[in-house]
Amino acid sequence: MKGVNALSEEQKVTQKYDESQIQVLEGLEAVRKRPGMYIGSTSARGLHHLVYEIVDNAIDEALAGHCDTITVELLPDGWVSVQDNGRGIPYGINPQKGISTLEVVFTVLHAGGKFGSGGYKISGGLHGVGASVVNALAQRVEVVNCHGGKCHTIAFERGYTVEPLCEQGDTEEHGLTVRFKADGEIFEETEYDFDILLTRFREQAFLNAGLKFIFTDKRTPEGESVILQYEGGIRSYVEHLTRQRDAEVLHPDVMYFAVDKGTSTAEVAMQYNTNYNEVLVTFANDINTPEGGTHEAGFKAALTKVLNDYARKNKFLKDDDKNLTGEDVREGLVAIVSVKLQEAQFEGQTKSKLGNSEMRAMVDNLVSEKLSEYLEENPSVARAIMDKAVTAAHAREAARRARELTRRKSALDSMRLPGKLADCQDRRPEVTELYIVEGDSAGGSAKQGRDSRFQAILPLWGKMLNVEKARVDKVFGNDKLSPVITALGAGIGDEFNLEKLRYHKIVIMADADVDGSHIRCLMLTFFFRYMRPLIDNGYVYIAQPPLYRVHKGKQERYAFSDSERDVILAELGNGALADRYKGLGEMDPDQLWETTMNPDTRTMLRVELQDAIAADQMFTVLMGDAVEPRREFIEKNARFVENLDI
Ligand code: 1YM
Repeated sequence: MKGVNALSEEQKVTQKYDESQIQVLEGLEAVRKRPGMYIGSTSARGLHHLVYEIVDNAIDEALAGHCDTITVELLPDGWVSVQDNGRGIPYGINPQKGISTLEVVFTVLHAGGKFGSGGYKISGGLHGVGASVVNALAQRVEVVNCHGGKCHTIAFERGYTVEPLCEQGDTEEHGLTVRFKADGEIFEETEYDFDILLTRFREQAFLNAGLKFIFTDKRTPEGESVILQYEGGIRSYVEHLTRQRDAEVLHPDVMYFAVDKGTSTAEVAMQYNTNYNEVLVTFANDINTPEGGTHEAGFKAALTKVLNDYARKNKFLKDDDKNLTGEDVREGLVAIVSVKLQEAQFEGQTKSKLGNSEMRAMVDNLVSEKLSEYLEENPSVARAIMDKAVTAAHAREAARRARELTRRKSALDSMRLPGKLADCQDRRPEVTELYIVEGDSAGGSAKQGRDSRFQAILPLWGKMLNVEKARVDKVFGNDKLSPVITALGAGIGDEFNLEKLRYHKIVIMADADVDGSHIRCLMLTFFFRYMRPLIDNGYVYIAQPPLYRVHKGKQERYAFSDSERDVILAELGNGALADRYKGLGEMDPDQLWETTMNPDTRTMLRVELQDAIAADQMFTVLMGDAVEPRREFIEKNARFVENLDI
């Protein structure tokens, strides 16, 4: 294996580096020194990014109209292969660099836009610096390029060309194949997750109607193979999201509006269902924009205005009724907004908010015009949507009254904390922890076992509300949830205020069995839907109580998995016994402290939100009504439960 440092003097001589190539290599060295700057991180996330970078180049080629099929294969030993049937890359000598253009693409770090022209030059991540970044961070890259009637190969290791461009002969084929293996010296994790990649390719297939992805897991003989191709584009995306929620639709056909202004396009697909939550997913140049931006603002403004105008004109709202709010008109809505434009500007904390102001008017005009037309032409659909929005408005009013009542009641109670809460002495949220504990007996052990200086305990008991199936007015004032809301002290929903939060570690502690996992899911669903900043800021944790106590004579050890139990049993030798804990309540206070609550010895899982769309779907699947997708999800993910990561 030849690493950058291991590159021999002899090779350096035979490669005849001139000044421009030295600059080139310095560029790629910079990528290896600070990979995070180029791909975000060197965790599993960064690893998957490498694949997106190469696939995005193939998607660009499809957007330019030259490619219709992208084939991705996960191969044994950490290799990935990405192939497109586009033009392939020109291989003639690049006059500036004195080497083949193909080699330039993989070895020169391009700041900003991709060179060449045409199309939108836009898709994902790094705006075209992709190939060279992947090359810098790969142990080896092998390229087969079929362009203009000839096939060539070239290979690189950690950014260096190790097998020069070599003509393989004539061909009628065209397109590029890139095979690479991520560098284990750079990445903490080098195993790809099929489902993460599948979700990404499916999203890209929806966003680029007709484009075909063939995705195969060739790492094991029984690996999956999936073909993704949607002639309906974002219409199919909406149908997919609706189907996943097993939601009952208010109108059979997805509404679809589109405008093409030459240098920019906007598309909207939307459909209402009987659920209460809203799913609005927006994209600019095929990049997801979870922070929203001008295109999203234009969509929301137009939707609210058109539906209010229609409601007034057709007497769904009376003269003295208040206007429907944005939340009212988006209840039960699944919608995708996708715009494509030149020189997209991304702003916001995570650079995922579209800033180009012209897109606001473009989407607003599109939806204002086409949606009003649609409602005029489809009065029965219009009526169903109106009924839904007006009911939502009433529920919102009811929720407001319930909230005020709770507020007044708690003011009367002089903001008394819940009776079951055993609070801690310290008042500084940065150092304090709230354990939400399932069951009174476990709560008792936790109260006795804790360090009361900084650990507070809130026992919960009885059946918890599933907020996924309830409208807001039922959530406020719910007797199981309100102790949690009051104990945390930061409010809920739109009024949630992180600054008032009383603890910065919120630990869900439940049994390691099915019931416990149900409670964990219910709590997480509640936090996700009503206290999302808790999760976004990484304040939510899941306690990890041991599964077994292994003992022999006076020796006592704890095991957190079956395999650990077996190791300990073997270590303690003959006569050692393991007995499985049935629940937290079985542990005495000292054991609970030592295994699960002592910051020096415990392990906890921090709940991270990697991908809001996926998390949203996961909660719907796990906590919603549909049984079949839930069974599938659990079967698929059961092997991951030891490491919950939303
Ligand atoms: C498996 C990944 O990268 N395909 C790909 C890349 C390029 C072209 C075609 C391409 C682009 C242009 C002209 C152009 C790239 N070319 C360049 C460069 N698939 C994959 N397919 N001819 C071919 O943009 O004008 C960079 S990427 F630099 F040659 F233009």
